[in-house]
Amino acid sequence: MKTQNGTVAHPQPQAWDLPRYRVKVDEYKHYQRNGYLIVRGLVEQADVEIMRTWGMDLLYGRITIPGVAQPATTDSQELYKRFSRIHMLHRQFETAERYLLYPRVLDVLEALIGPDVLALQTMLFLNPPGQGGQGWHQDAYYITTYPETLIGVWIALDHADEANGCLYVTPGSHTEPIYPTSDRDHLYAEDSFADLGHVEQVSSLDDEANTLTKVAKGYPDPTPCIVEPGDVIFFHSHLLHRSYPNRTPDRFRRAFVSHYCNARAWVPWNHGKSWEGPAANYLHILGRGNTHLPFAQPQFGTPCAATHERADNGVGSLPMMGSDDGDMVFTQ
Ligand SMILES: O=C(O)CCC(=O)C(=O)O
Repeated sequence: MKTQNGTVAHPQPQAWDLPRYRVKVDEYKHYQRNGYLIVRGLVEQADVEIMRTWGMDLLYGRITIPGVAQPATTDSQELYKRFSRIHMLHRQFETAERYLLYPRVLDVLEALIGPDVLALQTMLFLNPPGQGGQGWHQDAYYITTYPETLIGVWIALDHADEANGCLYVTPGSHTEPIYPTSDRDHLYAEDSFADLGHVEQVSSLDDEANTLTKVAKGYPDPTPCIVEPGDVIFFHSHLLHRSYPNRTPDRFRRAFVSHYCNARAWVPWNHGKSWEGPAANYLHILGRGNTHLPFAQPQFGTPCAATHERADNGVGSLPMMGSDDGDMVFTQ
């Protein structure tokens, strides 16, 4: 097992012994109808504090990020420009792995995309004053899973509102297909559609250049997700969503964002890096449930389904449809 990178020791998350979060049917239906769900106070305040401190230690260079030069200044305004987000920290830092596999987040994911949950990706957003913002996009454009089961999880570390760059969602837009761009290889079943046009410059903050804006405009005004620290936004990977730069002079807009899929899906994705064989599943961590596909162990040993003894290879003994004794029954 590796140890925490850098020079500052961080306490462990608080939520490991909390009772399981059970999703209400109305919450499930809200997610299915609207493409997103906000679960208030899902993450403990003590855990929010750990993540905030860790994020500031990264920004101020008190913890070294492998491959990233240490800051040459102590001036806050200059440090704010260092980065507004960092990707895939769970492969470098125990803290990020712990929050990727946060039990109460996995509890909700089991209900929304599970029961078998594969943890794929992490992003720490700091969005200091004047920084951040991402134009309209759909996450499954970037992270491919087949069948497509991707979901985003946005843990608020600060109060977020329109001024400091909260997430905006377009309820109902998760029913849209993934819009391809002309510079990318075949995505999903795009050739099966009669009228699925290409879009350009997805994620650009320039709404003229980013032609996914036209699709978003076909919906009522987007909903700003006003959240408090510890609130968690679950959002479907086809949902059109965006954020604006932080316009406040003195507030951060920090969030820890992770992506997951059903662990029975193929994942030909490794954050732009290569992998061996037909898919990269063996590089991603089994958070909950089981799978017949390969998966990774957490590098820092965070307890999750991957670290538990599992009774079978994930195939199990599923009853056959229409059969009492295991023989297939045919009807005419
Ligand atoms: O939080 C943000 O500013 C954007 C997050 C986002 O769009 C995403 O994680 O897909």
